[in-house]
Amino acid sequence: MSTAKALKKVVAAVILDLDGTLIHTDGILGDVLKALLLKYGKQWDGREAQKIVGKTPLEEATIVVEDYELPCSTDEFVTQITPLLYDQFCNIKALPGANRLIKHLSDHNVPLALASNSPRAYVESKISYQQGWKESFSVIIAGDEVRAGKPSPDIFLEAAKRLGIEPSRCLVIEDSLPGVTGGKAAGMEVVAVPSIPKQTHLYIAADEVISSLLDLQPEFWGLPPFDDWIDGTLPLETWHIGGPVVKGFGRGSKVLGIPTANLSTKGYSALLSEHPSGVYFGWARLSTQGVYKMVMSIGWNPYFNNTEKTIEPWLLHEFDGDFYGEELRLVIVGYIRPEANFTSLESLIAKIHEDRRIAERALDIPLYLKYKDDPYLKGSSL
Ligand code: ADP
Ligand code: RBF
Ligand code: MG
Repeated sequence: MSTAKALKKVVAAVILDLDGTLIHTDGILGDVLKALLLKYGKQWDGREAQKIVGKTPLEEATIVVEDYELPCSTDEFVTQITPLLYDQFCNIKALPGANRLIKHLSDHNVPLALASNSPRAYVESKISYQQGWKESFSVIIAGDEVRAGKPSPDIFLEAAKRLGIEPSRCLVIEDSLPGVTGGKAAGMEVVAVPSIPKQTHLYIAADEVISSLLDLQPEFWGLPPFDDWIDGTLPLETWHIGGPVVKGFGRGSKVLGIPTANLSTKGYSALLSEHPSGVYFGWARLSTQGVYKMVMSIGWNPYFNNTEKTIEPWLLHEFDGDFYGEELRLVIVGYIRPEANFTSLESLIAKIHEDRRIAERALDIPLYLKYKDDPYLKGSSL
């Protein structure tokens, strides 16, 4: 990225949070709560999701039992939910950038700790499904191993002590508010990676707020920089999404002069919640027409402040007309930048054109070009 390389502070160690920062725990938590609440004849609506991020399991249970007026004690609820959670730990996915970050720091011998509000047994089980993680942390500290969980600084102070590094020389990476509060209370530098959308303004206590781990710049903290960016792009493990082209906000061509063939987000909530908002690129197949280069944004379009997370692919080709209703398939191969806000429409448009140039050039590199032949783009149902 072209951002000025401003050194914020030199740190000697990194302390990572687990749930919501490295792994997408919310994905299974919602499913498990939904199933359990159904047994009580209640419907989980996800509205508690905000309240429970960064809490200990006991605190989470207290909130749910109260909010849904369940006829059971908090302890009983924990007893019921625990086996259901364990069954799902194997299905929790690493968040984008998590494996890359852990590998980078451990390859460069940066002392690394894991500090989670979750009980030790949960932490052990969750990370056992993530290859290479356990060995990468020289310290692992869980919520039941200190007197008080986050937002208390205890967990972070204990991690620093075990790392043998002054708290002021530790960098904490956290998705939750209790975690950010705890890290600051411990006298540490804190980078927030909010897992709840559009709440960036709440994270004022953090030293930096980034939209995903993909955007972390370790050199800001005196740590070795990532060296995997290629001509303004970050290669990703590819993923795909597709469906009929639907009507969007009707402003892509009209307001920006940049048409985006919106995909329906129905049925893709899991995929969308696991991929951070941002600008991506790859290949697009339009059923009747062919395969094209594509650059797209995923997110809330901060400039327009949408209420829904949308997928907006711009196919880098001049078409004769609209193609609403046609099947569109996308293979996403790389990342360009986080979504941003702009002070003028012109600057937003200029930035999107810059994204286009970056994507067009990158897609000619063999590393990205090869996915033009991805089997997903050739599906027989097209
Ligand atoms: P909407 O708000 O409905 O998405 P847009 O103004 O963004 O409207 O226009 C998008 C539509 O324009 C697409 O659904 C598609 O039918 C058409 N279109 C034409 N050329 C392109 C292109 N190069 N990339 C994406 N969509 C295009
Ligand atoms: N919208 C934003 O508010 N901020 C962005 O940084 C942004 N980046 C975009 C990058 C690309 C490549 C594309 C195709 C769109 C981007 N948009 C962004 C979305 C744009 O606002 C949206 O497509 C239009 O508003 C049409 O709905
Ligand atoms: Mg559109």
